[in-house]
Amino acid sequence: MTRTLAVNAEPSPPVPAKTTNLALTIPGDDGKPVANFELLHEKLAHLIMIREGLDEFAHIHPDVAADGRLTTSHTFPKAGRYHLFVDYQPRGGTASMASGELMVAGEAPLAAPLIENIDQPLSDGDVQGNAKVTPSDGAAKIAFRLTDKQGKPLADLQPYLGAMGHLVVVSAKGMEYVHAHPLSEAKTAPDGIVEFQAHLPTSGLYKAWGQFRHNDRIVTLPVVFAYQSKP
Ligand SMILES: [Cu+2]
Repeated sequence: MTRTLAVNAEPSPPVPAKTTNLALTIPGDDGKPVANFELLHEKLAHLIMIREGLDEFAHIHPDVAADGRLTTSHTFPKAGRYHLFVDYQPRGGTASMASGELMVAGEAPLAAPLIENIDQPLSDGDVQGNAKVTPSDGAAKIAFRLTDKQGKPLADLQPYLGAMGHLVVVSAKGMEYVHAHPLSEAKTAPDGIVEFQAHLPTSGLYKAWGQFRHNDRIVTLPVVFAYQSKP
């Protein structure tokens, strides 16, 4: 189940281009904040923040205080409504999700319309790639093929969060967070190919952010794709 995050921001409301201090808590069954976390993908909590319109994305690992407060600071680039998602695992429990919202003050610029770019070259700095989505067993397989600028497969990707990459998938409609996981727990990808499986609830347009580590830098490759679930 998804729990509702209690979100505290300083300043409140946050303003664009200035540092915001965030403190988040996850209400537990007894009404008190969840305070004991297990490591999940090498971290106690993963905070994903996405602006409405899906044009801004941040993936942060907040500090976890003894009382369960998740704290971090972030500079929101634009005004508008942000959706916050926390991936975590309470001690003795299973992988869970908490979500919330935050309004950043000011006139929110309209995000560019989402246009499918699944067949187009992706790049972040000196890393290039492309992504392919194929339906498989009620889920979608999302495969990234990463290369250098010359198109040569990246043989030296580094492990990131316990696998060879991390994928966040959100539906364009309703901003539903989709559970996605790497298909392999291998700690190398000599051919530069990293595959994920995502449990897409319905047909529709999705945006995914593939994140990889190369030369100790986190590479983020966003892709937009339409998904047609098999009848
Ligand atoms: Cu994370």
